[in-house]
Amino acid sequence: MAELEGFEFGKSDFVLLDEVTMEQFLENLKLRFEKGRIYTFIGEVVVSVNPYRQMDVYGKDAIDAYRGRELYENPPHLYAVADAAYKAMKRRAKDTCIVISGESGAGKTEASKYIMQYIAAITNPSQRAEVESVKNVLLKSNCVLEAFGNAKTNRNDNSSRFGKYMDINFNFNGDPTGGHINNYLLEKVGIIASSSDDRSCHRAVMGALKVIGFSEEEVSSVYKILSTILHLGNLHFETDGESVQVVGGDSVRHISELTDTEPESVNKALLYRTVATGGGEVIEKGHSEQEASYGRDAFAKALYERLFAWIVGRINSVIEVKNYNPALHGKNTVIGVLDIYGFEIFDNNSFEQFCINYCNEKLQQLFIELILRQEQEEYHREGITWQHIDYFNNQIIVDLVEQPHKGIISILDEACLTAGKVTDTVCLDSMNHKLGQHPHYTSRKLNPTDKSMEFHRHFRIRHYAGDVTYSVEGFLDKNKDPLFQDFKRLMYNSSDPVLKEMWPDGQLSITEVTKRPLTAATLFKNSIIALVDKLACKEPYYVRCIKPNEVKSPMLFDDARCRHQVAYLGLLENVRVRRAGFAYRQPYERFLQRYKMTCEYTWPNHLMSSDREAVEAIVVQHGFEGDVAYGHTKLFVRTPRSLFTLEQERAALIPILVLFLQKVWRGAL
Ligand code: AOV
Ligand code: MG
Repeated sequence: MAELEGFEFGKSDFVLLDEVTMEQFLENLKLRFEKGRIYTFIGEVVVSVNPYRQMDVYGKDAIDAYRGRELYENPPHLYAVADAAYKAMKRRAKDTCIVISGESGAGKTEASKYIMQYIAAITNPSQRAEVESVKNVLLKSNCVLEAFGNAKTNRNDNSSRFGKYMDINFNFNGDPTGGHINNYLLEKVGIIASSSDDRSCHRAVMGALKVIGFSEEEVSSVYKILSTILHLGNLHFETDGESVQVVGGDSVRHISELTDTEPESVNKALLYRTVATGGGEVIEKGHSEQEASYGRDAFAKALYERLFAWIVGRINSVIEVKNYNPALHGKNTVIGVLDIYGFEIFDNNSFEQFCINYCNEKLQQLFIELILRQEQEEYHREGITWQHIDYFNNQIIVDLVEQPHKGIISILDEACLTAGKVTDTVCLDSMNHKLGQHPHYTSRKLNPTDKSMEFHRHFRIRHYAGDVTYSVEGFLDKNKDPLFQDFKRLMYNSSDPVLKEMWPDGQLSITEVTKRPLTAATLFKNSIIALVDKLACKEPYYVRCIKPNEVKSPMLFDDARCRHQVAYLGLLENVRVRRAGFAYRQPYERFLQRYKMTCEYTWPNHLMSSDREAVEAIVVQHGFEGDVAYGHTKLFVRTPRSLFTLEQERAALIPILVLFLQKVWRGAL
């Protein structure tokens, strides 16, 4: 529970609400937003509302105020959570993670940056050069990844089109020794347009790449690849009815120069594909105009994807922990920071939104599991009985998407593997047939009266965060994500070693590549499952971000929008769990330190046989015996009111004590 600030700013922890109702929750959230208090606790969870303006709360003073303090000692802040995660890691050698969630534009990426900055600021007090350089690379890598992986969407001007999970490794001193980034890339093409136009950004990225340790050649290759992608965008095809030609001959020449390949080879890869016949014979087959355009786009996407993956790989090779000897250096602990795309509902939702929203379902599932598990485990450890609170469990939606054989991803994959021409709408038919009865799935076919969906093209998922209607158009192509082997071979044969390195599969001949690669949805699913596994074994800290309005205004608190987010994020249930259990807990020793002045038996020192007994004396003196439980090492307080009394008494006593101490100091007493 946060330090009392006075209620003119609203309640700093939602567990302090008189009643846990949506009305009271929103009223408090709104009051705090209007008073410029964008952070509020629910126990250890921080709820953040995007202020859409610069806040003066992230400076050095703030960092100093939060460093090494307990959560409740300061007003709610990202720094409080970052510090709690850091302390748990340092004091108890726990691996921790900070999961930042919320919908698109709610402030996740900004929050992750402040958290990283905080961690960078509080570590390595002795300024050791090698640690400083690790920190510098970690911070700079963020800049590079954002430049390559963000784009403007209608919901967020700087939307992350990739998810980022960064592990920061620490030595026994609590100083960063390295890290590792996992990226979850989506929507490869949209990004390119936004990352090559801004000069100053361009320079900053070049600078950052060099700081990270990219060589001149590597930086130059990066830019050559980006230019290649732009030139591919300028290419068109035309046909005279017999054969297909490239329009924009200059582009082919530029591409061949940029990629260090022969112009004829580029031309050929754009217009032909090599296929193996049933008899094992290898022939060249000319593209239709449509196939050529399709091939070009797939090539551009793949270039981008491999470039991004290669950059992340290079950064990882620079920041990976080297020469760490646990026997010598103690346990190597980790803080993970997850900033991933938020739940998205657009007017037209496609395969990308489907993946993003599935990812958010998984994270919500983890939140439910961990917040409950964490509580349960703590009560269990401390020998206290726990009563269960019901949540909406979104496992049913997770299953709808990912269940083997029956889930949407399986049905998509099956359609992609079927020989012949299975179209998006045929696949939709199959989904409607198999999932029509599912309570979270709707098709227009089964609800002919619903005019908001087109008959043959849409399906709807009732997500935990709201209903999303998806257009099935393009699902199969995006899921197959095929790239003609000819492009891979072209790149593998490049004389640019950096480019060649990105295309090792280009050395395979056409007869060797019969095995079907995993589909995009399955690869994505596997990576998200691996991510969840990674998070689940760490002690989690949560930042729940809320977007106050749709117009990026610092003034507007849109009640309906906020109500919706509070509901789907499960924040009310979160408060209830926190309250029905014990809203507040503290080790006996710390409790005593803070409140001993409020009881004659404990001030200035107690004579009892244990801290626990001394704490009992304080509790009894204030008459809230019925409101507490005694754990093995901690005192648990059910309602915040009891603590309030103590806090108020303490606050009233402090000036008297200060006066007293001053007198002692001056020798007056
Ligand atoms: P997101 O990461 O949650 O969306 P961002 O962190 O990019 O959202 O925030 C969107 C915009 O809101 C930022 O560009 C800032 O202008 C503003 N903003 C957010 N937090 C703050 C803050 N603490 N102080 C000032 N301005 C802020 V997405 O990546 O689209 O899911 O995929
Ligand atoms: Mg973001």
